[in-house]
Amino acid sequence: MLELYYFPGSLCSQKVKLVLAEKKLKWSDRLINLLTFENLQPNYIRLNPKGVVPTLVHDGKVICDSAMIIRYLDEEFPNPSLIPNELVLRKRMDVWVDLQNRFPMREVMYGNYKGIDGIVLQRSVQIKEKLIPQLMQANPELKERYAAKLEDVKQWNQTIRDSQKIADINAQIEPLLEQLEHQLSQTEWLCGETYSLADVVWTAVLNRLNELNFGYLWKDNSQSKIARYFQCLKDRPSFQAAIQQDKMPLFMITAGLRRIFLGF
Ligand SMILES: N[C@@H](CCC(=O)N[C@@H](CS)C(=O)NCC(=O)O)C(=O)O
Repeated sequence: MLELYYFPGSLCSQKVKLVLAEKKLKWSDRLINLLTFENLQPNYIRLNPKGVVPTLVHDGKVICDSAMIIRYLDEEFPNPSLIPNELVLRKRMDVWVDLQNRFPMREVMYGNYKGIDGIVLQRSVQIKEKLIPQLMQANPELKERYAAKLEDVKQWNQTIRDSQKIADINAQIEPLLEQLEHQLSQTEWLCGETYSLADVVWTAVLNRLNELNFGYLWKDNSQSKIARYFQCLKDRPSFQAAIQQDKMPLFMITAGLRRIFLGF
């Protein structure tokens, strides 16, 4: 039995959903509403110490962190395998997954969404900063986990309020995509001739960059290998299942807006 704790639209959850779809696995959804801070509640912090989505529970075994989860799924359900056989290609896959993981996509998202989405996201981080100390006081046995979360949230809040920092982070996107472009001028997929976990994580990232209007970085160039690659990723049935159909139910939106703007 596979259960996925996730928030619709969350980038890290989409990576896991892509793998589940590629492998045609059946799973049960456990929705966690980040907009009502369900991820900060003691029960969830006990499951996932960092209070983030996604979390996978497989026959009672808990696996946190999308990069760990996608590898775990590939080991447990190796058909079709999304990890190359050749050692050198496996190493290359790790490099592409790590490169993506180290890139501050969270700050790119929270710093660049405009309009109501931007306001909701930025307010949500401010509310977290006030809420965590209260939860920490009410749940002393989880003090260390909450303290670590609070440190992270403070940093996060500072960064997204600092337009220069966001501009500096945004300036790193183009060089990152140049590396991708270079790789794709040599191979069809990131790790050679077959689709791998590296392509999974970059599917979610390219899609998010496109949503945030960074798509011009590849769309404006008719020779762009990324444009061709992104189209191939979007043509896969997993993209439909994991990303296009990944819509937040209305009840989560209304509960989130009420919590963020009215405080209950
Ligand atoms: N390294 C983690 C990061 C997970 C993460 O940051 N998830 C975001 C959603 S994409 C989240 O839960 N944010 C809520 C929060 O940090 O309070 C992973 O890859 O699973």
